[in-house]
Amino acid sequence: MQSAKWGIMAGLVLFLTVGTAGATIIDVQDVFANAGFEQGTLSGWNVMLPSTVYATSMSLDPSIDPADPTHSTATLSAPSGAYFTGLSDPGTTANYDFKLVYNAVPINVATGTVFLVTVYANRGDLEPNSAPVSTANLQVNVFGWTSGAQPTPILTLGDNWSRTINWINPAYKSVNFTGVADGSWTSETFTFDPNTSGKDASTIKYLSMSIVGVTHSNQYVAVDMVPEPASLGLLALAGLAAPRKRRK
Ligand SMILES: [Ca+2]
Ligand SMILES: [Ca+2]
Repeated sequence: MQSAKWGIMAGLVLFLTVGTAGATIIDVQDVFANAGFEQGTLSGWNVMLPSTVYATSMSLDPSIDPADPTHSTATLSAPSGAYFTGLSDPGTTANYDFKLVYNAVPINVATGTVFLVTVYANRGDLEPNSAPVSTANLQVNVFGWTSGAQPTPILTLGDNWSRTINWINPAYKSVNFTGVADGSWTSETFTFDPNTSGKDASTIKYLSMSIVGVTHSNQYVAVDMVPEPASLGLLALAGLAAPRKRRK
């Protein structure tokens, strides 16, 4: 109980540190209705093709059997909710990736707003490898546009939208798999603050995000998102997350 208590305290300190800057925290899972694929489809998500090493389509709950020393035939299941997505490289390509982007969603947020993204990620080697040392990774970014026409992703070869992106975190954020056993899900929450790149959040009128998975020969990478980060859920229960936009 003591460690749980300190965990909550640490969460409060984190929240208050952000809170004292006047930040409104928006969990993007509240903006992107099908972020965690819980509609049972990839609705809202688009498969982009930055280059020819990217997958042209993605599926829900792909059958992935992570390599393990006992060669268990257990396949991956979603870490939370019913659905996840992922990509396996059958071993013929040195680099096989995917890029999912969410439809640009209209938003209207206050100056100082920061965006949170919580992802679940799982990487590993594929059977029949017995000593998996995966180098797959998962990258997340959040970006937006100022007022104007509804932006739409261009799904032919390239990495473009119908309108030039007006705000993007300078570098994508990668899931830290250090200490995470291949074949195990890990979760990580990332913060994206427009102000750090000189953008007033209140001028951002459309929001999108991207998830890029990178695999190599005989590897896989899988992803899911959850509706509510657990730490913030605790704060909400404590009535301390009032500035945060709440799920309806
Ligand atoms: Ca296995
Ligand atoms: Ca899910």
